[in-house]
Amino acid sequence: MPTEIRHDWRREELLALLALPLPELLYRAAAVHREHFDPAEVQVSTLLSVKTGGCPEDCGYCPQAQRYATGVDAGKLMDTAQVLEKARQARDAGASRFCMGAAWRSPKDRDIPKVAAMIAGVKALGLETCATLGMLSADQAGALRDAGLDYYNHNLDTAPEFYGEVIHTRQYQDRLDTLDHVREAGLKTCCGGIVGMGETREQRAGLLQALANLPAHPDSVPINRLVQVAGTPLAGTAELDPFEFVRMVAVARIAMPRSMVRLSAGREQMSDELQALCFAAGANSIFHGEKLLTTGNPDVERDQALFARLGLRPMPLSRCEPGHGTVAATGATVHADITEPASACGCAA
Ligand code: SAM
Ligand code: DTB
Ligand code: SF4
Repeated sequence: MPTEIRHDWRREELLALLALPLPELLYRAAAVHREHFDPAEVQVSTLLSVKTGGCPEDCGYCPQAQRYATGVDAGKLMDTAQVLEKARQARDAGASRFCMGAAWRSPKDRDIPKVAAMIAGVKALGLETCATLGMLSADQAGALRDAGLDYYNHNLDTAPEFYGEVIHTRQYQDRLDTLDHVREAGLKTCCGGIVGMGETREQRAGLLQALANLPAHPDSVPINRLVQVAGTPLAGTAELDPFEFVRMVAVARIAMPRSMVRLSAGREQMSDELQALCFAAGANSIFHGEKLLTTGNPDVERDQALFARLGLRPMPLSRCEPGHGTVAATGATVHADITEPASACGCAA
């Protein structure tokens, strides 16, 4: 029987999953992964910071906050031509999605046409488009959709009760409101969080609960491991046990079976073995390319070698929606919304 898609997860259930013996947790997550995806396929996204640093917010983890001395200089919004050149390089290196990030609290209305031009250009290169620009109004979300935006990334970051220890300049509800605007505009949502910020396991369950009980599961769920940057308040936080990170990935997979679960920030500091465990636990998406926004990511050769050693392949763009396509292992054809007729989604499967 296929796993039920639920939006009523209780904290204790998620905590109980996080506490399972690791082999049992991996087994359960791997089973759910196979119901909806080919476990050998990993979706590949590339990130570009189109507007770096100088951010007025106070996110305690972030090297781009103006108020922390991190050595990140504030820059202007990049030229569209430069962005498109980077997008072309990412596509030629195998990326299927290009994500543009800006260190803004929220975009000004005058920024929207500039970002819209970038989105239209990236889309014309045959890439899926994603942007992460801070809080959005409903009108801004609609304008980005009209420009050809596929995904909007906006993270909940952590459990509601831990949030106030990390960020003071915007509220949890502001994030939920932006996610509503994004969803209501018909954009796909990319929403996850960060672990290793000193939160408890119960608070990690709280983040998973907040994500899985959103009105629709995020299409992509980035799980970031805190990249500690000198000068930020969270630099010096005790390192999270790597197995806790694996547990987080596994429970994200179980709670949000059809979502792409992305191994996001922190991969550069992970061993190949730890990444392999995360793929076994149901992670099926990564950021590829030598830089995230301002911090490092594994170099291209290391990722190519890792994929080859693990027998993984980049997920082709023809999987038109998360969870769509043929599951090679079982031969089953699945669609993200099983109430939707196969023909309605335009999926080749
Ligand atoms: N300014 C926009 C915003 O905050 O929504 C978009 C860019 S912001 C850098 C996107 C996300 O990156 C944050 O929500 C956070 O989850 C993640 N992030 C930022 N700095 C990080 C760090 N040092 N380690 C891990 N994740 C980080
Ligand atoms: C997400 O969840 N992680 C990415 C993306 N969304 C925009 C960003 C990670 C940033 C890591 C710190 C940096 O490179 O500045
Ligand atoms: Fe600004 Fe985004 Fe960094 Fe927060 S995470 S300081 S909003 S760039």
